[in-house]
Amino acid sequence: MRMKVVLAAVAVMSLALVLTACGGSGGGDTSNLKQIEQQRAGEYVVTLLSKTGQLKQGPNKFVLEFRKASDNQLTDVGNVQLNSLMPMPGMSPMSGGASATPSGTPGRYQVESDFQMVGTWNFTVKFGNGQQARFALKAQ
Ligand SMILES: [Cu+2]
Repeated sequence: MRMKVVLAAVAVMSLALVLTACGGSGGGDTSNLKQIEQQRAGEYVVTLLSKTGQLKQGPNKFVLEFRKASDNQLTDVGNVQLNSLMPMPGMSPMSGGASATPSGTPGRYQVESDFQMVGTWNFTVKFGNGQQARFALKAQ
């Protein structure tokens, strides 16, 4: 009987830790984030956000949001594919790699991309039914 109480307490504490971790990862509250870039794509508005509103050379973590232009509400857009490239004169483009991980809030993703060089990166977001948004992102 006593063992069950201890186990229940551990379970509650673990849950609290998980909830705290999720809250801190940007999955919920994004009011402290600044806009990096925004594009209209059909009936959607696609926005990139980060704490500073800027991107730096090297690995970056930022937030990708999809909202309906009509009501500005976050909306699920199905499959999301990212491509991060820097055109290089006389060479094949450099790839920054990019992944989108669902944040738990529909329409909001955590993105990681490695901008290995300072300069402009062509960042393409493909989503939904063949729709896409293309950004020219400056890594500083
Ligand atoms: Cu380059």
